[in-house]
Amino acid sequence: MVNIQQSPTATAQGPIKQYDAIIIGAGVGGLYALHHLRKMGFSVRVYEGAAGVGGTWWWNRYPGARVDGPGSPFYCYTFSEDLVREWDWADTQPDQPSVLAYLEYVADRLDLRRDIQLETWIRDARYDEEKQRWLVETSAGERICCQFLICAVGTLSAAYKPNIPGIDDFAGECYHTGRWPQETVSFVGKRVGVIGTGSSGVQAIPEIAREAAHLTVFQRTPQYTIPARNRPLDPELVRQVRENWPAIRAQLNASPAGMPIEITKRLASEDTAEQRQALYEELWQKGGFHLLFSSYADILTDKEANRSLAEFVRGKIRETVRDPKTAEKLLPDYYLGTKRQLLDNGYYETFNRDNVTLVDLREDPMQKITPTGVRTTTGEHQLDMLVLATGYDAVTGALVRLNPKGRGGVGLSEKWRTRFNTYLGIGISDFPNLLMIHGPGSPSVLFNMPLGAELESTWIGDCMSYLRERGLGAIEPTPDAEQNWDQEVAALANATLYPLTDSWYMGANIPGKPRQFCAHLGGPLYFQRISEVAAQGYEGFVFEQKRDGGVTTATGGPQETDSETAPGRSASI
Ligand code: NA7
Repeated sequence: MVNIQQSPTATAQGPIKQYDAIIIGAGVGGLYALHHLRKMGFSVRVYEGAAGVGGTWWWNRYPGARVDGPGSPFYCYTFSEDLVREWDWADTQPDQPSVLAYLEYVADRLDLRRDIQLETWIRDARYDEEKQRWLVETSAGERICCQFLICAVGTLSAAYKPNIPGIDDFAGECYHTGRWPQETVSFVGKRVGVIGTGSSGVQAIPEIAREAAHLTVFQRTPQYTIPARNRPLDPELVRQVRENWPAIRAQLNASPAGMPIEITKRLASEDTAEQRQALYEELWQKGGFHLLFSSYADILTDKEANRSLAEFVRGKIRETVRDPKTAEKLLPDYYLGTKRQLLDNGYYETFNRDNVTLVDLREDPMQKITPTGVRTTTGEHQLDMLVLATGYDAVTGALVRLNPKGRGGVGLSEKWRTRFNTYLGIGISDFPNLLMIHGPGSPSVLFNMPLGAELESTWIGDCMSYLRERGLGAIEPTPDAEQNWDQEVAALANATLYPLTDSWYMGANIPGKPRQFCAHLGGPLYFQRISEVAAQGYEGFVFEQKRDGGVTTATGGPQETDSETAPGRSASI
């Protein structure tokens, strides 16, 4: 049975290594942060639990895993024109092996590996208030002391295995999509069951169906998915992008989701029903996120506008799936786009295959998992393999599992018991010198992730050098700043339909998790905001002088700053 917990091994011993910063995680965020901070002259070491770099792209090897964000050639680091010129993407929607190969290439090209320690989990991290430093212990029994603890632990890295009765009793092969084995998994001749129809399930299901003897899909909540229309990348587009990279980069920086997608200002009510239908059809044929972002400006804010698009997609499902009963079971009924928008390659068509069965768990609930299959109220589905596409404790999960201990030894899991507040999505009060990349309250999963990682790492690097240049020992947000930020994040979300849906954006997929929208919806405005905070001398943060006996504190606020690296500013390798 799949085990999704990391297990600590050795006991801490030996000399304590000292660094300016350690970065936890060698995924998209950690790799860039290492490059950037090292270039700024900081001593940095990265610790990564996996056996390779790549983070989520290292773990998520399930069949069909692809970028569902901006697509290529735009899902990449943007800071270096060399990298943009050197790396060839094959498809518009790169698959997991291509993204992993790209990240491995970046790690080699930037000579990052010498400062990355793989197969090493952080099993404890505690802030020492006297020393103003973090004391960290690894699963290898090492102890490290650093001024800054940079958490690049991933937003979709804490795999969620639901507490279904009997889940550990299944005797066949069992895999979680977020912890897929390194070895090739064959479905040939097997009876496979997939639990879950979010992004991972929707990507994996068509691929598994092509190989398996029989596939049973256990669906609790149907979701809307839009054809990705993945295709070979147009060489002419690549040429143009490479020739105009600074302009493209500026366009990505300025766009709401960091994607080169035209954002319309037109409201759905400005068109007739026929005009809306024609536009939806055109964008459906185009594929990808165009339908969501380029149709009408109020799709995610106005219930009627949303309904018109949702009804269009429901019509497409009815049209595609031949068996009307199966089609009905696949019809979603939430506000389209308010769960992570799925993109697929032949998902609905898969249900026309003879070897695929859909089990609607709303009318036929799952009772238990047995050694030989899945039992629902109507009977047992015999299986040789079970695939858990059951998602993640998203955005906060990996941080809570890390559970760093801040002031007074209080753990983050305790601090975030009822609400996961941060300031800027980067800092947390009572956790001095802990800085997050893609933390809750930053745009994270709702912005082009590599680009977001660059912009946040740049901010973090500037902040660290601000402290270094002024001989400051610690930085930490004030509780007030944190609370105001929480309100800002919530206000942006409340102006949309997102909070009306049970989604992992809202924490609703994890029993007992606080219901709270996880991301800042400002896009470029967020990056402007954090840049302004820095320019105002890190307004909302408090500093401590480096301790040499007594402690003096200074409040962040307008002060002269010599920070030159504005978010989005270009750099060379
Ligand atoms: P998601 O989007 O959280 O989807 C998880 C799916 O698993 C979803 O359909 C859930 O149904 C289902 N699920 C979870 N627990 C159960 C139980 N107990 N019984 C039946 N079904 C269950 O995760 P993904 O991995 O697909 O996608 C996450 C992101 O990863 C995605 O955005 C990509 O960027 C990569 P529910 O909807 O809760 O009824």
